[in-house]
Amino acid sequence: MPGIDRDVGTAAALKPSEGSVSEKDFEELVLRLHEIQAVKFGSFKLKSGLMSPIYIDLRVIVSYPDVLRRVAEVMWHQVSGVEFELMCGVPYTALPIATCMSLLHSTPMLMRRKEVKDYGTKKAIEGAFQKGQSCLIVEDLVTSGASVMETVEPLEHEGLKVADVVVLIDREQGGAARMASNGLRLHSAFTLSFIIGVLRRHDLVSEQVAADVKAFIAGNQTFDASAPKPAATRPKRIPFEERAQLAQNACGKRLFELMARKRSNLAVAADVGTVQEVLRIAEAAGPHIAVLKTHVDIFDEWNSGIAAQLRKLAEEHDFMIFEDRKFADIGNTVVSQYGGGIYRIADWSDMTNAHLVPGTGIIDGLKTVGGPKGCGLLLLAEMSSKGALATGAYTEKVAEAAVANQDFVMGFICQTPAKWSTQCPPGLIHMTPGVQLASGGDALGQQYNTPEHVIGSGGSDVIIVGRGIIKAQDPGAAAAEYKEAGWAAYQLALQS
Ligand code: 5BU
Repeated sequence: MPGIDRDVGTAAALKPSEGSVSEKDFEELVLRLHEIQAVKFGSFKLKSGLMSPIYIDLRVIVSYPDVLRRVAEVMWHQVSGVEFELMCGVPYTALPIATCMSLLHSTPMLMRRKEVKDYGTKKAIEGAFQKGQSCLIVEDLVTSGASVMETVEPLEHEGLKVADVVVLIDREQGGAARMASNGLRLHSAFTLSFIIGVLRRHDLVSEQVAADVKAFIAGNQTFDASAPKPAATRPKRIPFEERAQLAQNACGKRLFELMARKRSNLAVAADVGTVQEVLRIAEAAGPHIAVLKTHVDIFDEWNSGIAAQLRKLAEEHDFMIFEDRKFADIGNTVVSQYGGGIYRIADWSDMTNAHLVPGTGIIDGLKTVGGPKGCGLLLLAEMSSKGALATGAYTEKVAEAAVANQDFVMGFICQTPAKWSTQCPPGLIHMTPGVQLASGGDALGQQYNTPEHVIGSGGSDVIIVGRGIIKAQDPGAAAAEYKEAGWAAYQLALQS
């Protein structure tokens, strides 16, 4: 890794020149970066809160085409011996650099969408590519290497091979080691030490500042090679039977037990228009499912007799009933909506769900009705639909509220709990809609992930499948197929 070894201007670390880039070019580029204030000295607060004696802001290079072109050339030079078919810049600062490299050397580029977090279904990578092609990552500045990894992951998810990363500046704070621990080679045009060396020689920084920067690098390493990798520290998945013992809510406990007993983590969304059809789905899918999910307000009729028929099927086939009511009002109102009205939801459903938009009063209200009946509540932490607003800090708040109310809250409706910062106790259950055997979506914003993705990397427990089953020619056979897929994904997750 030529750039990394390079210290205070030693020519020995340079790759053999291709003719277009020389040691002098590297040095001149450092001076130019200093001139346009892409490299500054002083006292700067970093994103992490740390105070740094040096600040590097490579966003400005877009205003200096000569600099952009030279940056692209030195970076290209660093990977002259590397074989790759495609390039992908880490958004955003490296995008113009990657574009420039692409144009100068006629190499196709890909783009990663930064806003797409769940690359299971959504198009996270733009551009034309084929599985198995090799892709070079282009980055402007590496500190810990975390941003690079965020781009590597979705590319690998699409089946692309990533082995090399080229960066303009390596801050020498552990990024290279972290890359190496992930099987990646980091090729850097400059190290921070090299930059300081050049500027020192040209008397553009004082000896004191140079010493401060060196001390900062030494004292702020981000990677501890002896520390276990995050994957190894991630809590192991616990089998449903053990989680049943840990569930604080009676309904959650019953569901864990049922799933272990029936070897099914499948919920069917019985989104049909008539009572006759819902009973037919319950009969056909019943032997394969853990949960039958209803939207009672889309059925053509409802009364306590129909509720009793559905409950009878639930007993016969050993499944639970989840009314997907998505309550979203103040505590006082949801008490009436849950316990009363023409649907009397709490009388026949085992579990229901709620948004946390109104605050935790909604949990308290629903609990007054469902608690004494042994029902459970699922909080909506994330949604499967495109542009859903339940993300980030909101999702984390929902997770915290569930943890604090485990006597009634049995878990979540969610998408990728593996990505949450809040560590949820294993007694809480995760159920995920937006599942089909092939990823994709519908015309109204629904987005589908596969059972493997949802249960595996997504970290969920239960797949909720609607049209994948109810629109199949043989809903019973389709339910059996989804049951197998969901359970295989769960078994695999237990082993990893
Ligand atoms: P589908 O036919 O598999 O798309 O049905 C999914 C079901 O899950 C349907 O009943 C939705 O109302 C429900 N759903 C969802 O799709 N996405 C969500 O985020 C939530 C519920 Br919450």
